Amino acid sequence: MGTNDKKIKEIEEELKKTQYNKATEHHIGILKAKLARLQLEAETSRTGGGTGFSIPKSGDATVALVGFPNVGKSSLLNSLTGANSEVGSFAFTTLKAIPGTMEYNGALIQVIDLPGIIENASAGAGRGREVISMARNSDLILIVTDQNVSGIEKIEAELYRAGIVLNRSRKNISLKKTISGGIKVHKPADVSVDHGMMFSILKEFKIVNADVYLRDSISDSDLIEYLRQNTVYLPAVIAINKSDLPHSNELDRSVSEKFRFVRVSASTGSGIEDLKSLIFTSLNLIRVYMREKSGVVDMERPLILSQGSTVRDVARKINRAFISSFRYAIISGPNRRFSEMRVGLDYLLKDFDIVTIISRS
Ligand SMILES: Nc1nc2c(ncn2[C@@H]2O[C@H](COP(=O)(O)OP(=O)(O)OP(=O)(O)O)[C@@H](O)[C@H]2O)c(=O)[nH]1
Ligand SMILES: [Mg+2]
Repeated sequence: MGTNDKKIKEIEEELKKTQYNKATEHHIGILKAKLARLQLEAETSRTGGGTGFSIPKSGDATVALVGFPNVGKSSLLNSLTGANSEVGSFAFTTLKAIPGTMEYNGALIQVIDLPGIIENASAGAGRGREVISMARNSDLILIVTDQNVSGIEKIEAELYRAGIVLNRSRKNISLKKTISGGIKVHKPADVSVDHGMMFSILKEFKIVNADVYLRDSISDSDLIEYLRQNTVYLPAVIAINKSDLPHSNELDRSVSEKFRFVRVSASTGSGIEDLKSLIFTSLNLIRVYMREKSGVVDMERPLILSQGSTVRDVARKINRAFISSFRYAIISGPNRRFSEMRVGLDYLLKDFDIVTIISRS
């Protein structure tokens, strides 16, 4: 264990022991900042990547299966996609990333089976670092547990240590370092932040002169996640596998409030359709149908886009040349109030929209 790893452990222990209250909150903020800075240093000093872990992204979105060994991740991949990942009744059957493709609602969703993670995965235990880097590059994390539903917080903590934040969104923070003048905070009146805390955290990251712009109220964690730089915010859901076996445990309330989950059985197939549906909705994809020149709409093969996509994204996806010759688009669809609308490239699309692009000939 390097000196950094030792310090990281010490701070984690101290954080666990310290009760959160008004008197300790400042101290806790500083500890968290120290921890994040040490983790960042440890991160950059490591050389990463093993073999078998460079699966190129394919399809409309990518889902990573993350969980402890032997909970049935490979079995689930096989049920969801028809892939043939090896299944074994012992831990660490899967040693590399195995991709499969799940077709759902016209979308092709890449699902990646990964080796089981163990505690300290983020520090490199097992194939932890490779697993985490695959997870980081996915669009959705599917946490898999067995019927005993244990250890979800541990998995979440391992991912968090590696800068992967689940089911929470990025706050609007930006910061420009300056040469002098101290820390200046620029924010609307209704945005709140604890200035003392903020200065201490910034100091921990060796920032003493800067303009900080805030559009949202932020907590110590929000600021630390921003300063860590390697933070990604991803949606995550839980599959509780082996539901065919007797079980007595339920998810902790704090977990079930934060994550949507389904009970499934890769063995019997029960719940698999619900899981597919949960994956699809959690990816926040929309389906857009194109009307051809002939007037025919291809209802079989929608374009799959992420929520927040515009007409420009559609044009790009079909043919880049569409953008330079674009005149306008006509939108209709079941989620529209008017039967047809003429719109420009920046127009925001909804699920089930039908799009006709009119270009200069
Ligand atoms: N009863 C029951 N057993 C299951 C189910 N899914 C998987 N198993 C069994 O659980 C064991 C582990 O399954 P795997 O799919 O290899 O688990 P894994 O999570 O990929 O394991 P690692 O690759 O080692 O991390 C095997 O013996 C499976 O047959 C299920 O839904 N019900
Ligand atoms: Mg496996």
